[in-house]
Amino acid sequence: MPVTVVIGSQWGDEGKGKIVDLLSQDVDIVARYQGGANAGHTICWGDKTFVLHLVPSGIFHEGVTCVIGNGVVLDPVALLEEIRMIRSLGYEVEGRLLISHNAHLIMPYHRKLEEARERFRDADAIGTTGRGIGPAYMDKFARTGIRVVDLLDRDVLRKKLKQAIEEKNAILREVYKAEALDVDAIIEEYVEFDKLIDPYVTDTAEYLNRALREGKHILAEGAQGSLLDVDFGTYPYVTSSHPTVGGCCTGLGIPPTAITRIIGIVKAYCTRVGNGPFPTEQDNEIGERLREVGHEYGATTGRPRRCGWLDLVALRYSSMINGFTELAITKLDVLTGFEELPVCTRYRYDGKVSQRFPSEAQTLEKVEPLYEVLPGWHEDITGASRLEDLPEAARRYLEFIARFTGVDISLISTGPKREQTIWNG
Ligand code: 2SA
Ligand code: MG
Repeated sequence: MPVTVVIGSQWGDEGKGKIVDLLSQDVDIVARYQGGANAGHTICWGDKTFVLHLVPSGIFHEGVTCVIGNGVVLDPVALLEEIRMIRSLGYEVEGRLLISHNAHLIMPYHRKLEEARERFRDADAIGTTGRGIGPAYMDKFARTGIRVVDLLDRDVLRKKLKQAIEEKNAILREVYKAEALDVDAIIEEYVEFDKLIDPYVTDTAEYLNRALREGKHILAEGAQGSLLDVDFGTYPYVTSSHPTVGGCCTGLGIPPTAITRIIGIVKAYCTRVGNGPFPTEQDNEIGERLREVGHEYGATTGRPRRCGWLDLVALRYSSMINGFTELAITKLDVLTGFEELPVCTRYRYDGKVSQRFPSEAQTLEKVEPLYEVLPGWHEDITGASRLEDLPEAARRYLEFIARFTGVDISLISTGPKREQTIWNG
């Protein structure tokens, strides 16, 4: 009855989509537990590339049931578009996709409010994806949210929507001097979603716990990354959910005792999209090279990602919060050709050297990263299928990560394709 959790250990875009797709071969259920259509999980087979934002990355495996848990904030427009895309590729979705009746909905006013708030913050903007994530979670915790279950009852939906939009319009107009939304147009659009969403909606916590009792294998797919966690990330430059392991329990309704494997996905270097501190950032030719070779552009917004060296202080922190039982290292091939590979092992702050990760932005902005410099390699590693195929320097790089974090590396990815994977043990 095991649950495996796949978690981004950095600031997202570690390659979770590829790893979830690979692991989906051996599981019954793949479930998303937090975030929403801000995620961009890229899957590649042959010469085809797909980006999923809401539907779990197991959808291309016929025998897998995909679950969108209660912890996700669901944009029905984005969901229906994604379902159409998956269908057009020849995959059936009905009967294979289940959506929690308790998941909160993202409404047009959430996107509007986010845009207005980001503008208001000006130079301190978070650099969000513009998908309405923050305002939707705000409504959830303010207990003014609208949930999937409300979509299924037109009278309830009309009443709740009217109240919500009138309140949001007052805020948009009075506080942000922004344009108000048309109450009736939104109500008319959203009442139509009931029939379209109905076939997918169920009590997913009940479903998942029954599956556990039946001995089924569940893969929980985290979105974003641990350093974007609203509690443990680089606040306030974070997303509004819990990508860390705790989010898996609250976002799916499964007990922590059911979790047996916690896989931390680690990109062999670091990237961050949006604003906020990034100690090892290389805002120079090195960063540009990593961006071009690693195709580091937002999978949802297309924004160029900021790039830098691997930060092991941050990774060890992330490992502490999540209790990773193993690591999967991705995009190792992107580092090929660098003469030397600095990895950050300590921070200097206020004259003191420390290995503590101060997650609050105002402190982290001031730390100076201290590096250990490892030798690089020049051999093409994109065809390596065994650890022995890797050059000695690449193996040393991996060993250094494992030793520093105290966590074994079970998988190494050397390219976007399924077959470009080394299974270690
Ligand atoms: P939001 O929209 O409220 O969640 O933004 C808050 C911060 O969280 C970051 N964030 C992300 N970081 C990396 N990848 C994400 N998904 C897309 C991708 C992003 C894209 O896979 O490339 O396309 O731009 C993601 N989603 C949220 C965001 O940048 C803010 O720093
Ligand atoms: Mg991504």
